[in-house]
Amino acid sequence: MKIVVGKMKTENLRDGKILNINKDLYTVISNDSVFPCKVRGKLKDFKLTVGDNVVIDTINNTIESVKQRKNTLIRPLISNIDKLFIVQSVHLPEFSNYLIDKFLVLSEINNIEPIIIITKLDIANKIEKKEVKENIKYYKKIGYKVYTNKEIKKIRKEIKGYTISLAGQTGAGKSTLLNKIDNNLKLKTGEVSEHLGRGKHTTRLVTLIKVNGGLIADTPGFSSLELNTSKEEILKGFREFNVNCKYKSCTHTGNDGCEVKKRVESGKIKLSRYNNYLKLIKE
Ligand SMILES: Nc1nc2c(ncn2[C@@H]2O[C@H](COP(=O)(O)OP(=O)(O)O)[C@@H](O)[C@H]2O)c(=O)[nH]1
Ligand SMILES: [Mg+2]
Ligand SMILES: [Zn+2]
Repeated sequence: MKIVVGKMKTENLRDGKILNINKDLYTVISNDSVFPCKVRGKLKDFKLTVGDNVVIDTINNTIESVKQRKNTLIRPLISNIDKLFIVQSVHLPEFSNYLIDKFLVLSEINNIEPIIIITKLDIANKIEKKEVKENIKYYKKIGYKVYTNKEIKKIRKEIKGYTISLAGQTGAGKSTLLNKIDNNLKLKTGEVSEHLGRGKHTTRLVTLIKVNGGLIADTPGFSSLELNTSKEEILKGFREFNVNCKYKSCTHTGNDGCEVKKRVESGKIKLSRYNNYLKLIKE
């Protein structure tokens, strides 16, 4: 997909990454410098996205070519994500392992490393705490990284050199988390504007920001995410279902003696995970 337009004096050309797009103005970061760029020629017909790795001409401030993408997420539109921080609160908004499982599927099918970050444990009641702790234990058991938003040092270590997107409901604590990671950011928090803006055409600009040697998109969304994908793809998000089932290409939904169903019954596979899987393949 590498598109190269025209011939350039190579000394002016530099690798960069699109941080944000505002109409026909593209902000590109290259070696810590930021260039406001326009797009030239043939590339104009190509829909560039935030996160695109591009080559820019630093004399004319133009984007000359775009590199092959690793992945592209939609709503918000963003490419080349290495890690997804799945931010899930315990209380207000209430805990949902369904949303977590959905984001795990999204991550696995797009070759993104998911990292689950739990917020608002401080305001959870006993019952909520118990449920969340069971979930954390299970997600860790099947090999995922889980942190609470108190574990800032550990979260900081996940950032350097990576392009990261946040996912989670409005109010989950995404912006608050970023502000904790980097005190200078001072992002707005506590907004419920999503409710007010619903139905209206509020343009939400996706922007990658420099944080701790990495780039992070404080995206307002993915919570209304729809997974238009096959059962096989959805199964990728349920790694512990990858067991020797006696049925070939089993979807683990109804067969007698299906190994996954057996494990659900014996409690080895968490029932909520199985139910979330059934719900996702139905959608
Ligand atoms: N008690 C408590 N409140 C939090 C925590 N994290 C975020 N909040 C609050 O939850 C509200 C929504 O947070 P915000 O970061 O704006 O959520 P976002 O929509 O995901 O960006 C704000 O009022 C925050 O102060 C937390 O860990 N504990
Ligand atoms: Mg926010
Ligand atoms: Zn099966």
